Amino acid sequence: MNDIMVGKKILVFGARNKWSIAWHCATALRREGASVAFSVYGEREQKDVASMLEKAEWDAPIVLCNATNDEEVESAVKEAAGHFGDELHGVIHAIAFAKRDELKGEFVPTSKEGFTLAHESSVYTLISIARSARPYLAASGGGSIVTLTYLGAERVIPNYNVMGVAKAALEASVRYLAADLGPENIRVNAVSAGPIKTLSASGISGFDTMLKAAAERAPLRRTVEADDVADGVLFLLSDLARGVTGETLYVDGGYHIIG
Ligand code: IMJ
Repeated sequence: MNDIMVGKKILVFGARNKWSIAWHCATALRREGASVAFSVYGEREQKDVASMLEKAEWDAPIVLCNATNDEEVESAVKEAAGHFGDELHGVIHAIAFAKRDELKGEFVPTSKEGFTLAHESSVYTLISIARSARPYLAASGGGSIVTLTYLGAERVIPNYNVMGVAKAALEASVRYLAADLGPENIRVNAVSAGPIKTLSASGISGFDTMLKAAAERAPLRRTVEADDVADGVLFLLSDLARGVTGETLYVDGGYHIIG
């Protein structure tokens, strides 16, 4: 541990289980000396994250929040910041959702409802969280917001469909938020992770074949783990990235550069 996050107070959205990228980010933050608070979707997630914390002998606050509801976001951020003396240095947004049946086959059948759901849960939540966190980040002299994205935002990846369109909107939102919040020394960036086996990838048809193909093509000749992604997120949250905003950082073993 290099203590690069000592004294930093970070709120993490999107932890569900021990495979969650959000959980790996939180663990990396703890390793580097940060204080972490968790915002989780529902009571099931609250129970699961609470038992993960207990197992890790880690005492960290958990707040409940369905991030598609502005009022819930507002009060969750307020409650979490309250644990940290009304200061926040960073926020991780690791939230995405689309209808399972729209993450297979053609994109053409995407429904208006499914399109709206994917954008509301995977894109709008970042905007809402940034708005609510803004005063607490500004109060500590600035801060860093990091979200998770995927190559499907810019290339057609089989089955990714409406999530790809939502991730494109997410990456554009990162740039617009970065432009607005930059004058307050609040940075906004995304990490584009290579494919990883998490709950969000379970049941996706052909995923194992895809992982194998990605490992063969990537310059590093391997797929990435959640820990690799977590360290990229940590960099963007840290002062080492003080000059970086509006950016997408690829943690994918170099896969995206290959033609
Ligand atoms: C997800 C679907 C299709 C292809 C996919 C993925 N590939 C990868 C993912 C190639 C890497 C995982 N990923 C990057 C995601 O953003 C996943 C989002 C997601 C997953 C589910 C599954 C369960 C469900 N809804 C979901 N919504 C979003 O019901």
